[in-house]
Amino acid sequence: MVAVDAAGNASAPTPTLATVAKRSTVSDVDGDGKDDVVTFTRGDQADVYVAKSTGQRFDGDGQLWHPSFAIGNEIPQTGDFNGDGRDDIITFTRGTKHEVWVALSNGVNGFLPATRWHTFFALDGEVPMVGDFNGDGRDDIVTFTLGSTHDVYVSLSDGTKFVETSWQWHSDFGWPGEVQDVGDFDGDGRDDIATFTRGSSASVYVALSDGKSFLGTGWKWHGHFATGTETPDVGDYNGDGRDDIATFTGGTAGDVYVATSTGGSFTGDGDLWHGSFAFNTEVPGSGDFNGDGLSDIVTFTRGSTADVYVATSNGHDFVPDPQAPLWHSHFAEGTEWPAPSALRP
Ligand SMILES: [Ca+2]
Ligand SMILES: [Ca+2]
Ligand SMILES: [Ca+2]
Ligand SMILES: [Ca+2]
Repeated sequence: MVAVDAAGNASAPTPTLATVAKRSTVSDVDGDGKDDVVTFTRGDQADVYVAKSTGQRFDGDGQLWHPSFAIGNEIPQTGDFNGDGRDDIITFTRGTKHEVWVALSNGVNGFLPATRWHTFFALDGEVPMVGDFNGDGRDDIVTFTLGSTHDVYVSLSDGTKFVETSWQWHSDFGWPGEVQDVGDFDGDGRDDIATFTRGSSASVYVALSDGKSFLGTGWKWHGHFATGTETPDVGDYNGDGRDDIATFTGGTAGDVYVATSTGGSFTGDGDLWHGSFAFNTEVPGSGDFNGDGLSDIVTFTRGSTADVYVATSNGHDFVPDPQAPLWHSHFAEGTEWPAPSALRP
């Protein structure tokens, strides 16, 4: 939509419209604009539970949305694969089976029966992820082979299945030991890929999607981010339509740093957005839990406490509600696999 004045001159689209065009949600199962939390028990039980966001907490205890999904050590995630605005669930079997299954959200209280969307994607040891790489509003899948090949394959969603097999989008991206992630870093509506070297080099490389491949090799967007064994993550933390990067130091410090995207690099070194979040073995993640267009952060303590804390973004800091930072007191027990989270295979 573009406003036109009486003389017929078109104005530039407003920033508000640009923000709407790129959804910042990643796990919004009921499509109300606020990211919800999903947890996969995996193992033999393979239950999937959901707690929906009210904007101030995650609501409901023991809300079973699927009784048999992501069995054993399969890799589950969330995404909107049919493009109806409600996030669905996906699981990658990997191994010698290398199948991909999807269960669509009914938007209210459950996921529909799972159907097989691909029969040959993400072999054993590969790292599969979700993103809308051609920008048509339906989430697609990507897999990083790592190993000695460093290949990246994509298969696009047609709303009922993932279509292509063995479509290589990059031949030299993602090395063993690095951490990969997906986001729209230049804000063109197509998701791109990033890899974090961590360790002492602590560099971040990006390759941008043109809708049929990822462009750029060795394009360093940051030279000092996510050192050692920190946990990096992606979200639009300042809400400008371009995805940014965060890193959680964990340990006893629990610091959270952010570098924001300029569209061609990540800017900011040592910008502390939170000073005590996601300690030790907690599992952090990013999503827009209050639906204001800015990505917030979440942490799952798991284990026997199974607490869930959220701190919302104000565009330059993550700020917990001083009265109620705890958004759920019984969600994702033990070693369950919560989403959205930075847990990786
Ligand atoms: Ca929601
Ligand atoms: Ca797509
Ligand atoms: Ca992009
Ligand atoms: Ca938010």
